[in-house]
Amino acid sequence: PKTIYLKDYTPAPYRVGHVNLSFTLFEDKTIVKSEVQYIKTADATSGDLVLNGQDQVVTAVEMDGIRFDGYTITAHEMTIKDAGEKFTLTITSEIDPASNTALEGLYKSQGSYCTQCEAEGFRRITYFQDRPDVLSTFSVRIEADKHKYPVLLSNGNLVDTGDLAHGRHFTAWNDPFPKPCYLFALVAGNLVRIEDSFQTMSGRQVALHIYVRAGDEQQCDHAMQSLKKAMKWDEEKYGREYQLDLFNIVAVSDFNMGAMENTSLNIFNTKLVLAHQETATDTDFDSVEAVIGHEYFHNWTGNRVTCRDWFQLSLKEGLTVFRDQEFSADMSSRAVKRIDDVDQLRRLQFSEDASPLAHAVQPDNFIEISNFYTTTVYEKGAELIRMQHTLLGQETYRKAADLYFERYDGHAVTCNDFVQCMADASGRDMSQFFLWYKQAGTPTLKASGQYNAAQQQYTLSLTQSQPDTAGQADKKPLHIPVAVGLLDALGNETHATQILEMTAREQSFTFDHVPSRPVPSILRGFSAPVKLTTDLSDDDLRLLQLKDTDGFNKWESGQTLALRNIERVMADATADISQFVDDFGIIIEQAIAGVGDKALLARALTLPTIAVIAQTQTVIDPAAIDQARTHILKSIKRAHKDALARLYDDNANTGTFSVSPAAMGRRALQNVALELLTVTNGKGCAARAKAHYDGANNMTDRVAALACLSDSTQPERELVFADFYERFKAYQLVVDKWFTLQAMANRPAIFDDFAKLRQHHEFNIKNPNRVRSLYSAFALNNPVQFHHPSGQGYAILRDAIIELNAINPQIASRLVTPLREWKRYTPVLQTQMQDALQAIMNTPNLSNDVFELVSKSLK
Ligand code: HT7
Ligand code: ZN
Repeated sequence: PKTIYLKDYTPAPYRVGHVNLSFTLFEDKTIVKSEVQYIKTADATSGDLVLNGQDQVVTAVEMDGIRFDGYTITAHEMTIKDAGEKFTLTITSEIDPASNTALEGLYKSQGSYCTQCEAEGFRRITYFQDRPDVLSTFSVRIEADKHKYPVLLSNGNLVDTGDLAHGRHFTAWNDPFPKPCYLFALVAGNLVRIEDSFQTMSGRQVALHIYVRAGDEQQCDHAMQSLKKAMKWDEEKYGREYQLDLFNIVAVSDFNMGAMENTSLNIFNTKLVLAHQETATDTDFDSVEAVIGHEYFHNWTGNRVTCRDWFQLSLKEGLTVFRDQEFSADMSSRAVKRIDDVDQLRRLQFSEDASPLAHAVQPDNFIEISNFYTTTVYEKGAELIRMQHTLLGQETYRKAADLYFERYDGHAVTCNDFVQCMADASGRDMSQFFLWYKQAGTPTLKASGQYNAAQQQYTLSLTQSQPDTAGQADKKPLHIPVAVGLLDALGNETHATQILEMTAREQSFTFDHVPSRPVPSILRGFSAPVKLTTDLSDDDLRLLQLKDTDGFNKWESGQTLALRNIERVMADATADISQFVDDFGIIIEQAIAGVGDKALLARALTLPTIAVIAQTQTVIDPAAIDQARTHILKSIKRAHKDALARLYDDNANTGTFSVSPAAMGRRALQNVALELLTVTNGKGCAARAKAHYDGANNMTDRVAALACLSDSTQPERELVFADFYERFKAYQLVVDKWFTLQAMANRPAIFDDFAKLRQHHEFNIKNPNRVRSLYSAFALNNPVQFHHPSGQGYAILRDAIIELNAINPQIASRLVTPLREWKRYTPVLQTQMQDALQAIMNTPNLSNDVFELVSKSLK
């Protein structure tokens, strides 16, 4: 496999004027005819036209309307030597969407045709310069059987439609805005449509359509409301208006990722469109809102301004994730949103950064670009935008964003171009900041404080360090915004949040007018993606946990205390944790008294997950972490059983369902109480969980009950799981949950259960959601059993990766993730994980996707 380097970037030798595409859909094949105007660019270093293309049979080629055979074809390219200054090339080829299990290019999902062209899927549709810096306008004609495929969609405006002989029909589309081919989309199917409209800030009316399979239309309201909120938010927060008269969303069941932002024709995984109280959890509702927002926001950050090359992926993804995070924060609780985002960053991105697959937000090489749709490019990328927002402040950040859109609308640009806009609008030198894009690895920040009573001064000393990562050593210090506030001994805030700008390896910051020894609240709002260690005592943290005005740090202090206690128990099973358990009681009492945001309290009453704790360990032993964590949970239950029961009762279901933040907060709090009350897995626990399930009027409560029962050996477990399946077997997305909840069971029977689930008639290895619901749920969310010392867990994953390699390489390579950090585990686990990776490596015909991740993991 060939490695591609950022340093080798050269502009495309030919630009494209206009693209005419025609699709004729038949059951056994699709005929694609592309008519493309090529114009040699002034700075072209070669006159050769090299087009990307694969998995298609070329049946005719014409140049300027005349049959042409002066081309050569290899497995992945068509080359025309010295093609000329300006000409139109027409290529007719045949593809077979029905046999496309990779779900890239044009494929079939449950009877409908759909496309996925990002990153390099367009080359599976026709021969083209498949690169994001080639922008052109597109006209598309689609022809198909009318009865089977009444809906025929593409990008832009519908310009023609009509009936044809033999029960066939066609539609024709025109997209007037130049776009790269990765934003091309086509859908053909028997779908129903939900309609609404949006009036833009300049008074234009935009028709909004969501297409789903018949029967799913009752589950689209939340997605539609989310879309309208997103359109309004982008106008208010970024001044960005939608440019076309139509915005379509189509939901499909087979999709490699969450959704795709194709211009005016977003294609979504059903999981991120359909939401109804009976079938979707509160987390699902929030994800739908966030991803509908995310894809809509791409209209400006990604589509109108796009990437020059795929090394710049974070230009659109980091920025768009930051935008969707802020959108969600504005729609509900900002602190809770930040907590959940940071929790995910620590669980997934910190783990990537600590593995052999660590890479920069702007990577400098790849074999397979699909492997770089990572949490580093997305979530760490979003943190980089957030830090720039923090450094510039909202007003200047907005000016910089305006400048970015003004300068680059209709262009394909780089991350450097974005940061330069931040620099130009603010007058700041952002060159050191740009190192965040180039250096991989999670920096460590050490903080220690000194109080000088005589001077009434407090000095905070900060030290940063950067870990070595694959191919990168001796890194330079970064420009880190550290948000700090000071509290006095009573918990009063004496110094409001200030942004300390760290640029050197070691730096001290002095606060004046500090009358008594303060407690610093450091890295408020998680102002930089670093691992922070402080010299704060347990008492300091307890004060912050109760009194900090920063919601994030209030939660964070409790989590740090929890981590310290978990580590104490890991070192000595009889360690004294009474203080921590007593303090937990205070938070429960606060929750009972109704002090504060319930969603925030629910997070405060949740211990860090095994995955988050693992990121703080030098050697990871999931079973030992689990033992210590469970010991603390059981101690909490023992000490506060009555209070927890009261909390549970006080937050009981009121009967009326709502997805308001308050209603979600109430459910979260009641379900946290349930989780703590059932942690001992005895008879009473099972009865309580079953009662919760039986009384539920929504999926959030049902799933919470099932999660509490999943590790249990009580008879209620089988009863409830069987009822759940029977009740919801018609809903694919709920059956996914049924698989997931069982795959996450931390109990000895898991390996027998897993074998049965794998053989279940509802399991389908070709459906990515089902694969994730079983394999990813097991490998990522069942750390104790996945890392079973017998190696059975690794063998399960190894076999799935090998099987999927031949079916869907993108999904296969995503499954490598849980093995990538193998060097950080205990010696026994390490050897077994390495063996699993080696066995995959020895498999013949490895896809580039799997080869890249496995070979790099083994290094
Ligand atoms: N921009 C989209 C990326 C995407 C994707 C990438 C590789 C393979 C399949 C894919 N489906 C969607 C999604 C997004 O970030 O908005
Ligand atoms: Zn995106």
